[in-house]
Amino acid sequence: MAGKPKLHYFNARGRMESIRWLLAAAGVEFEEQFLKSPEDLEKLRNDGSLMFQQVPMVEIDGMKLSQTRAILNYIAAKHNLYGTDIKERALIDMYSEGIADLNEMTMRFPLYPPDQKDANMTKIRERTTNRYFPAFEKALKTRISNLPPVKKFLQPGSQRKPPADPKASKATRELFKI
Ligand code: GTS
Repeated sequence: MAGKPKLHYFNARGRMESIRWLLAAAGVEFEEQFLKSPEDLEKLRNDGSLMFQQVPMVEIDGMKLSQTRAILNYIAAKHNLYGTDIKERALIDMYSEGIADLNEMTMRFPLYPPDQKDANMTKIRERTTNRYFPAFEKALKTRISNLPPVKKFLQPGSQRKPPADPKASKATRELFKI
């Protein structure tokens, strides 16, 4: 049996976190070699382990993979988490590229000087709420609304309640003194 994948990165989330998540989702145990000093990174560079002198780097199946997305794609394909045809794969790529863009923004947040934090947080919130999460909510809504019991509950005439009517809510609250 092949050994566990070995992850080379800092002892932090950064770009490696999505790789950790994917391995966890695939049920794959992994080892981590944390870079503790600039010398540790230099050593990897000098022994030719890093194609572009950068981390993340993952040792897996006899290879030393770098470039986050290449690593993710390899692991996803290996564990049947990368679609069943090229159309599904294109869709998965769109979602994961969107998240990579968002991750790029949030990953840098702790490094911003205090006078830039508020403006950046506002931008992150705005993009998360209006651009990224809606795409995922839309996909999940479609999937969830297709579950047979949920589909039934969404039909007119079910016991589902309509959105709150402010007047009726106020009257109820007054009646129950809540
Ligand atoms: N496109 C690469 C990827 O996605 O893996 C970028 C990798 C990258 O920029 N890594 C940084 C690095 O090694 C570390 S971090 O940004 O993930 O913290 N930088 C050193 C260098 O020489 O570029």
